[in-house]
Parts: sequence; C-alpha cells; structure tokens
Amino acid sequence: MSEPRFGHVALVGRPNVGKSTLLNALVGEHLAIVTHKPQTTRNRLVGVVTEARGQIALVDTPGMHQRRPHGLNRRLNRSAGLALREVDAAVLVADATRWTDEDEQVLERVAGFPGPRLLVLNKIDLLDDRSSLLEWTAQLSPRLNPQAVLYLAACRAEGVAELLDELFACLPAGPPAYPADEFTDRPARFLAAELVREQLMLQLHQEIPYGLTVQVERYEARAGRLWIAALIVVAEDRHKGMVIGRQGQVLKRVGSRARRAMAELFGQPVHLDLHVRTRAGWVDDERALDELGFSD
Ligand SMILES: Nc1nc2c(ncn2[C@@H]2O[C@H](COP(=O)(O)OP(=O)(O)OP(=O)(O)O)[C@@H](O)[C@H]2O)c(=O)[nH]1
Ligand SMILES: [Mg+2]
Repeated sequence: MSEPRFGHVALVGRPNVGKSTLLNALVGEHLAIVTHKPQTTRNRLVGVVTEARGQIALVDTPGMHQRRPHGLNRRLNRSAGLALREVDAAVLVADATRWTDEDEQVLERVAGFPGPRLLVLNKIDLLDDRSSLLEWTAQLSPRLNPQAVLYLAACRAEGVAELLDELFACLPAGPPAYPADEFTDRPARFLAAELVREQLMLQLHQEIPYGLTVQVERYEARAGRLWIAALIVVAEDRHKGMVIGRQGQVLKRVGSRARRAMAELFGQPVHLDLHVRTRAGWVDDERALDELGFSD
C-alpha cells in the first residue's frame, strides 16, 4: 500500500454555491451551517476526513463577494483569501446553473494558487441538459488548468467519493495532523453557536440575519446532557422584537430546531437557553468584530 497522504484543502467560491454542503457531505456530519441565503458562512472551519489512505483537512471559507464593503464583509473576503495561502490544494466550487462576475473573480484568485487546483461544478441535479457541463469545462479549464473537473450534487452526496479520490491523489505523503476521531478544528461551543445562527437565518427575513451573531455563554455536560446557553446579538434594537417574535414564537422555533440539530451532532440530549441583546452597529465596529470572534 502507498504511504498515507495528508493535506489541507480549501473550498472556495462565491456565496451560495454549496461549499458548506460539500464539506458536510465529505465529512459525513452537519458541521458547517447551510442555508439558501448567500453569505451564510462567516468563519473558516476545518472538517476532517480520516481514512486508511490518509487524512484531508478541508477548509470551508466564507463565499467571496463584492457587495457592501462594511467591516464584516471585508473580513469575510479576507478570510477566504487567507485560506488559499495556507493549503496544499484548492477546490473552486461553482454552481453549474449560473456563472457570475463573482465566479470570475474567484477563478482569477484560484488560478493564481500555486498548488493543485480542482474545479467542482455543483448542483447538477438542477440541470435539465447536462451537455452544458462539457461547454463549461471547455471554457474554464484552459484558464484554471485544474487537476480534475468534477460534476457534483453535493446535497445528495453525488460525486463526492470521486472528489475524495482526486484529492487523495494530489496530496503529499505525510502524517495526519488530527486525531482519527476528530471531525473539526472548531470547539463544540462554536458549532453550537452556528447551529443557532443557522436557524435564525432560516427563520428571519431580509437583512435581519446579516445583522446578528451568536455567542455561546455556557456549555456544560452534566447529568447525561449538555446545558447550553447562547446569546443572540443584534445590531439594532428594532430587530430584537423580530428575533423573539409574537409571544416568543420565533425564538421558540429557533431554539427547538437548533437544540435538535445539536443533539444529533453531539450525540446527547441538549438543554438550550437563548437570550437576545442589542449591540448597536457591531457589524462595522472593528473592536466589536474582534470581541465577537471575527479575527481570521
Ligand atoms: N439543488 C442543489 N442544491 C444544493 C446543492 N448543494 C447545495 N445546495 C443548496 O445551495 C444552498 C447554499 O448552500 P451552502 O452550502 O450554504 O453554500 P455556500 O457556498 O457554503 O454559501 P456561503 O456560506 O454563503 O458562501 C443551500 O440551499 C443548499 O441546500 C446541490 O448539489 N443541489
Ligand atoms: Mg457556506
């Protein structure tokens, strides 16, 4: 048998193409939050795949985008750019149904990446006519010069095994960096906060989800269950009422769905307490961004 491989691999692409869905499908756990809204992912997150043939540390990144250059957005773009400096291989993820100016920009960034590059055209389940995939491949390949082009439906885990084969093939030999039973570099508190934010993004409309963040204030294992308390921080006072909802309905729904997702991920029952507080203008306040954990 050949020597075990190890490497970090960045998943990059514009918002909403399915990078986090792909990370989850590769790892087999709901680590990264997924919603239909662009700019869901805000922090780099490593998902670890360990097999006999080696280990891959997949780096999910915030979607690279051009909108609204406030403080948080600048940090999101920087985070995706930084990931490319630290990895052994890069996967450019695109939505096979739509190529945009933002994809163009990401392509330019990834084309300059010095290591192996792979192109993933995702969401092929939405295509009526798959012949367009070949046209895309012909157009994009000379510009990206990828090691491989893969056609995926990440939400159904279709094509994911082939992508793993390609990734193991292009990574260097080396020892694993993570214990075999570890799925991520992020602490459980972070994952718990993200699962609350996922539900808030799904339940709230328009701009509100973009103006909030979640912090876990308490995370304790006691008497066979996890006791978790999380604070939802909103940027404007008027958003507080919307997060809570009439008679607390919205917050109740968010809490029960997030709790279920946590119980599944952590493998034990969860007791979850949620609170809401306003911190005016945190999205554009550099000190607040540091304090709220947006430092990478
Ligand atoms: N039909 C279809 N939908 C998919 C597929 N993969 C992902 N999606 C959907 O696309 C949407 C965005 O998925 P995400 O994984 O959050 O996308 P992302 O690239 O991580 O987005 P950001 O974090 O905002 O950059 C979600 O509604 C997913 O369910 C796929 O293969 N087919
Ligand atoms: Mg994402």
